[in-house]
Amino acid sequence: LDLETRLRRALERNEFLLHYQPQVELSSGRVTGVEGLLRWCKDGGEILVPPREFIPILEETGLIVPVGEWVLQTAVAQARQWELAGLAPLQLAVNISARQFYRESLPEKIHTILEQNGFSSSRLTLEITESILLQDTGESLSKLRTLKDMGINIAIDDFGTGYSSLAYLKRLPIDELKIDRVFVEGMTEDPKDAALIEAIIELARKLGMKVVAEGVETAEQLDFISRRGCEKVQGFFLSRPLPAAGVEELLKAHFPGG
Ligand code: G
Ligand code: G
Ligand code: MN
Ligand code: NA
Repeated sequence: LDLETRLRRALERNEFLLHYQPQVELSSGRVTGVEGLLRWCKDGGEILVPPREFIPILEETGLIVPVGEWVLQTAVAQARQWELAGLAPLQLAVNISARQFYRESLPEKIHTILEQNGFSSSRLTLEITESILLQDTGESLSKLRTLKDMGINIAIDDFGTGYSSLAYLKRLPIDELKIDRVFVEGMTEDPKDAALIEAIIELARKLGMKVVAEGVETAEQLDFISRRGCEKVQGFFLSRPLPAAGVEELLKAHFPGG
């Protein structure tokens, strides 16, 4: 079978699952959010296929639309479960691909999912990439406004690696910049990476946006980034992406009583 057919079948057979990577707020040292990350449990077996191996095909074939809807539904239902289990409230970040973003029905779909699960829109963050903003700007602006008016937060993922101009930061309602991990990787050795990170943090602060540093892998990187006024961090040094049960264990172990 070709990969497209296998992926189509994977959705029917419920072979997709989500892992969640904790995000830590630096001011409190607490896990205040998670990013949902898609995995494919191929043929229901032991092996989890990472998204870079199949997301491009989901995007090419348009399968990302139903799969993306499954991701939103699953992540929101899970976040609501954690809430009902008495865990401290978490901000839920979900990745949205361009094709999903441009679907006319996206805001309505999200509205339905939030309502059915009794989950607040203010606790949902949609991560979009700069490439989305390269396309029809009029359409992206009105789509982002609609989502913002619903109370949803917008983050720019992989910030600093796309091809779009910075002008969109002025025009579009964006809440958060996620500094791409290539800069974090280099910052303790390469002064240029450090300078770029400092500039991004400063830019975000002046524009009233928050900053998340991605891909923090060492204590040294964490220390460096903490001293520069970044709000949140995410990376293997703090936690790898975990299955839902792992997130619950982590939160209960570190923050008993919420
Ligand atoms: O989990 P991992 O680091 O391997 O993810 C690789 C890439 O796949 C990242 O760029 C991430 O944004 C993307 N990705 C992960 N989950 C989803 C998802 O649910 N939807 C979309 N559109 N992209 C995702
Ligand atoms: O593009 P996006 O930010 O959505 O990608 C998230 C991806 O980054 C996930 O696939 C996740 O597994 C990966 N990731 C998260 N933390 C780290 C890290 O500290 N180092 C590296 N190399 N990858 C990470
Ligand atoms: Mn992301
Ligand atoms: Na990223």
